[in-house]
Amino acid sequence: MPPVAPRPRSVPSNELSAYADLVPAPVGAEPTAGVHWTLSATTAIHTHPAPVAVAVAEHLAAVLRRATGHPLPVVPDDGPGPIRLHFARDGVPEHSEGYRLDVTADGVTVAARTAAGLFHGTQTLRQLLPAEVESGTAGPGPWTVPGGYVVDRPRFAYRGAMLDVARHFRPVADILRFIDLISLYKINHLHLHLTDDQGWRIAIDNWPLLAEYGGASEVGGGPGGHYSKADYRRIVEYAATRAITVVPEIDVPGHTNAALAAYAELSPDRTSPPVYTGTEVGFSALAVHSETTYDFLHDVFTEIAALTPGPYLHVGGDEAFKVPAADYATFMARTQPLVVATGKTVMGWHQLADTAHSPGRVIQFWGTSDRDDTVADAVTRGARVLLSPANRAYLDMKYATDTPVGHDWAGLLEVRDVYDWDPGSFLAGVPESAVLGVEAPLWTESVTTMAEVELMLFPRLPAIAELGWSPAGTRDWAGFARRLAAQGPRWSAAGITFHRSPQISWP
Ligand code: TNX
Repeated sequence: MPPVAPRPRSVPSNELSAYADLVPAPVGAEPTAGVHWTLSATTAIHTHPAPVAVAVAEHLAAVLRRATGHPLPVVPDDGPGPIRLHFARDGVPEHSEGYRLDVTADGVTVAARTAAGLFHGTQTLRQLLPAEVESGTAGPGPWTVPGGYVVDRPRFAYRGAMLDVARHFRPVADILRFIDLISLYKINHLHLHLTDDQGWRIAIDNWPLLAEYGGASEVGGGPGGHYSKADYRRIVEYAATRAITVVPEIDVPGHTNAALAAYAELSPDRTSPPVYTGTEVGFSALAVHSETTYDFLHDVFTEIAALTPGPYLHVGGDEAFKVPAADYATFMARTQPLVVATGKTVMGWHQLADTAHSPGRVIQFWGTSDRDDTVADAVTRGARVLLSPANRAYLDMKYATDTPVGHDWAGLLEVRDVYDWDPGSFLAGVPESAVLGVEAPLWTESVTTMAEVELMLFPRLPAIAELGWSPAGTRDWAGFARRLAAQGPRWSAAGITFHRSPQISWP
């Protein structure tokens, strides 16, 4: 094959519309006509010397080195440089995740109050560079950034993605890639659904068979797997360098067959059920009247909390069909204080709503209606709401009948369905002030490979990310569809599998 000549490009493809193409849409952005700056073989990244800032700089450098082949040294001197990351308050939106980015003829400056703000600013910078910056191999450039500025901050504190590693286990390397993918769009929470009927995926020292036996299978009978504590710490630390907090979920009292298979004493009839590899829900339950169950939960929550720098511990609570309502209420009245005693805040699926309040708790709504009076009532008792309506945010729903994996019980979800709603006014009786944010869950009964994970995420995850980040006034389907189209070449360059939605005019 003859060598492929580099495409001649006098005006870089990103020059004209880059500031208008950002996803999620920023609070404010303007190009400066006639100004641009080009990254070169001599460009260095100057950063505030705090380790958290250096980590952001090193991440940016790694992305840029891959695509440009340039050395991009990270220089911790916080002085002016062609690329500068620094902490500042003047001109930076008053929010811990806010940032200001300026591109002049001399270079790029990202200013923020925290490392998270710097990180988000660098993700914006990636989108101002040509799409080829996402490539894993060095290309010729030119690596030109159009002049202009962005000022930005999120609308909601919590923008999440959930991955179910219980139905199909994913090794650590896949979780790290997942973190990289979601952080592109300023998602700041990774909820890991660590336990379910088909698998227990996290090592617990006091109850070793949970992971060793309860984790050794998965849907379909594959080998499953689990995270050692060292694995899990690695995930948490890696996520932190991408401004992401990990939210662990231990789903109780239902969805517990894997735990019951490992320890008969947790089972209502003191008999271990066989390992389960099917996809039914709602058939398993912990022994809610046994003290052993609460000793178990105390141990598990204590060990999980010790692995969790973030504030939340998710207790599941969904689909406990085998537990009578009164017993469920009693169970949650005992379980939530066990979480609080570890110093963590309770999070749970919205079945938790009509149980006893616990301070600051977060109810994750996954219904398909815009009215749920028990959730609205929980809000009057002090709960906050995380919105994951299944007919809007469930990434395991198929796009169309021919989507190769996924469910359709909450409907077929094309990207417009996922984008076109307002989290601030979605649930009757739940004002925007009670909405902590949005989360897109990916259940994996039928999702078995990373390519399938990516297919279900893209392009819908960026839609949820934008609902969580961008000012309400920017929400406009036509505009979003146009901006999303511009992301396609970036995903292609990065080797990300995505659904070529017929609703989008991909370039
Ligand atoms: C319902 S959503 C579940 C999960 C399933 C999912 C499939 C929720 C809290 N529970 O156990 O995986 O539907 O879409």
